[in-house]
Amino acid sequence: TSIISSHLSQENLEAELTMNPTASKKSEEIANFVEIFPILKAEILKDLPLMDMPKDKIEWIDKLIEINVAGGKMNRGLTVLHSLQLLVEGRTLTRSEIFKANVLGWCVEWLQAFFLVADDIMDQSITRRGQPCWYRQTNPSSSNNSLIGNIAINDSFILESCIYTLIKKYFRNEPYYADVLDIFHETAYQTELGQLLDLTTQPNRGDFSMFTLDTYRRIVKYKTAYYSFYLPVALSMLMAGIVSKPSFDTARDILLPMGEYFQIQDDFLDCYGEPSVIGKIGRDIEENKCSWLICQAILNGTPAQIALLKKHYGLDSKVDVEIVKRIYNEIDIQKIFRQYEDQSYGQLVEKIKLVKIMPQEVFLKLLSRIYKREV
Ligand code: DMA
Ligand code: MG
Ligand code: MG
Ligand code: MG
Repeated sequence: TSIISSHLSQENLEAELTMNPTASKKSEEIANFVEIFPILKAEILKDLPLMDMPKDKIEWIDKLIEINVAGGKMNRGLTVLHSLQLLVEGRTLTRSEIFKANVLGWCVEWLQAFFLVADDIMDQSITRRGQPCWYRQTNPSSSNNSLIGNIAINDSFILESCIYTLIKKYFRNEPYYADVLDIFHETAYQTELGQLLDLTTQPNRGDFSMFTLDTYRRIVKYKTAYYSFYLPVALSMLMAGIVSKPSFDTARDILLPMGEYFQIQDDFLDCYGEPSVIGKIGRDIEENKCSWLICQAILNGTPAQIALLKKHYGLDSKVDVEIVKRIYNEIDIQKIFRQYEDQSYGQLVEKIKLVKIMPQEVFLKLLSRIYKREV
């Protein structure tokens, strides 16, 4: 698969192992994580013949999982094990603990796949991870090359259901089974509320009254921060046997602002990122999204610039998008973003330094992995 070839070619792995001990630990971790994906996929697929599913439908689900779950950056998935390692402070994890943390990590990747398949339909996106979005791929069951289209809506539900199948298979007998189920349900709901907030700020083109930082923060906390940052760390805390509410409150208090910072980067990259690097083509301007960039443009632009933005923002036309980008450049949004990025990083580090209830490293490591990211 693509992730195995990109992260794990035998040559690369060996070169890294001999050259750099930190890199070797890192590539070993990625290797461990990537290795169990085919096992989990096989677990899902093996139930399907027993449910009387025809061969071509099993192949459909195989491809659905392969394309949408694998092949991402896997940051969220890897976080569960990283964070668990830091939480047990020095104790060596057993093979079974490592495996279980990685299963939960893949469940987070599955949840993300579920959201992205649906998000790309709702955002009318074109590419994801360097290939056509799932709903724009050719329907393997059609003889006339029609697209998967609306079937992708149901496919997103199937991806969600896999999470609970996997959790049941591997965690049914764990004392924290119910808590894991609860947190996946709760996080899915939070993300769905976030998507509602995101999608309902979109329709009134030319009306900027909703594009405020308060509205923005609420959207991204719900649509991104809970599932991308709080969920993987909270899962590792459940595995570590942490039950105290203040610990989870502390984690949330740091991880939600970190998630906000991450989504602001996503919005920045939507406009200024390199599609071949980020694997997707930005559409926030065309889609009239309440993006951090338009909120900042409204805060920093002159009345004339804002009037022009009102005229051209939210139109699905190259010319209008170019005008919006030109005004962004006049306002020097890139500079405002760089300043925000440094300030936000500094604030997060300050906040983390006050944490006493759990290892600060859990948060610092996560932050260092996203600071100044280009992908
Ligand atoms: C991301 O929002 C949120 C979810 C729940 C997928 P987005 O539409 O900005 O994401 P992307 O830029 O990856 O389409
Ligand atoms: Mg999107
Ligand atoms: Mg979206
Ligand atoms: Mg985006």
